[in-house]
Amino acid sequence: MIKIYGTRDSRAFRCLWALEESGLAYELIPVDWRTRETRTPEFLALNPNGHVPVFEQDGLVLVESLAINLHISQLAPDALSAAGSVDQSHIIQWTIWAMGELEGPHDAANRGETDVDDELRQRALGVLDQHLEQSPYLVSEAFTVADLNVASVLMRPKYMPYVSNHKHVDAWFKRSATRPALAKALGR
Ligand SMILES: N[C@@H](CCC(=O)N[C@@H](CS)C(=O)NCC(=O)O)C(=O)O
Repeated sequence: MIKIYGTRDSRAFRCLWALEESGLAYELIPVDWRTRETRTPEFLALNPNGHVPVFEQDGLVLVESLAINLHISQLAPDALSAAGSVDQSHIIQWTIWAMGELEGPHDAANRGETDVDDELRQRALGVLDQHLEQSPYLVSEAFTVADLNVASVLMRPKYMPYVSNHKHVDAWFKRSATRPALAKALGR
């Protein structure tokens, strides 16, 4: 059985969303970072970074939410993958883009570095908008783990004004964020 360590209101929701999309059975093991459960010796033995989510299955331990989702997509290729190696490379490209171009600036903004981050977010959302003008989803004509990973990184209040200011991003985001699997992942 797949185990995900974390809580629904942490970045673990990204992996729960991927698991709900995939239809794979899983167990959520509650680990609350707010009460520093991520700093116990037992948890640090699982993830020395001291972060949730962690994925565990049959002795395999994986960390980093978006990497975990790439793995989940391999376990359930019909649900979240696209056919063909070029599409797979694009899925990896958009996943790394989400970490590098979206998550990084967002975390910097949380630390109060507002000016440069505003410019970075405008530019990143512009790139996304231009791409989504051509296609309803990021890779191929269907929803894949690339959409899930990028949308889940954007799913934070500070990104919402940028999302709604970009017409194609806004439509794609609404398509992604209203998927029933996300509601289940969030326990709604
Ligand atoms: N890049 C990591 C970041 C994980 C992360 O920062 N998780 C937060 C919760 S959303 C956490 O565990 N924080 C606990 C801490 O830093 O002590 C990922 O995407 O999995």
